[in-house]
Amino acid sequence: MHPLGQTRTVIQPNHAFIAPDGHVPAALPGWTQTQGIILISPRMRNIPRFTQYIAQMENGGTSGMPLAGVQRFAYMLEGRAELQVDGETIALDSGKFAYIPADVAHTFSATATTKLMIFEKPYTAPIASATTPLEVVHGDAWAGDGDAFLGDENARLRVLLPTDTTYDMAVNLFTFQPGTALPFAETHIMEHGLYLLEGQGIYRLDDNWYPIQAGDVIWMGPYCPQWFCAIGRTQSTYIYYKDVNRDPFV
Ligand code: UGY
Ligand code: MN
Repeated sequence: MHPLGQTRTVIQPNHAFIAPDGHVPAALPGWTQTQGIILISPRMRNIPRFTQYIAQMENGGTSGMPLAGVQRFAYMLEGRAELQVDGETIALDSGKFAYIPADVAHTFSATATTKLMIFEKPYTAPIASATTPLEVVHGDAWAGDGDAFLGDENARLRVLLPTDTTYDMAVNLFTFQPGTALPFAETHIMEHGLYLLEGQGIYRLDDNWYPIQAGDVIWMGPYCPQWFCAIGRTQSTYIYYKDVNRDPFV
């Protein structure tokens, strides 16, 4: 707890650092027995082109559909749920994820007290006609060892969605051993929405430096200079969203 009237949360023109101390849950339209915390949305100075939110579901709670044309990625932070989609039932528990293309009917039904981290983005079709149809993707986000990031064995990336240009968003799991850093301060057109799942470190955003711990969320707008170093005694892992594969004029 902080002294009265203080928070670790900082909202800047092109980035935000969002700590759990300020979360305010509210009903999510279309969902039952669920409270949502909308962490990142276009309501932040009209810049983000995606949403990131936590859905806190009671046992028996059910999801509503995203708006028309909006795709959804869900990562199970804790709990248990069944996803009904395409006539299939997919069992999800902690560490599992599911991606559902826009306009594909589906329902998450919680079978325990459950927390989902969700990213949603209006789908943008590629300029050339799509070569492969978008498909439901699901699995264990932690499967395998990931790939060494730019040759660093201590920074490992698990890419959760297909990388072909039909898809216009990426979601990755990024694990850093203590003392490991991004090799340079990145500045790029792509946005990020990030949730630190475990560990701690320092995040540089624009000219600000934030101590970050598990449960914290970051929004990085386009061209926000960014850098991270993991500190402490245990590994740090974040899950993050990125918009990819589209012309900047679209
Ligand atoms: O994919 C990325 O741009 C990633 N390296 N950025 C980040 O971790 N802040
Ligand atoms: Mn980046």
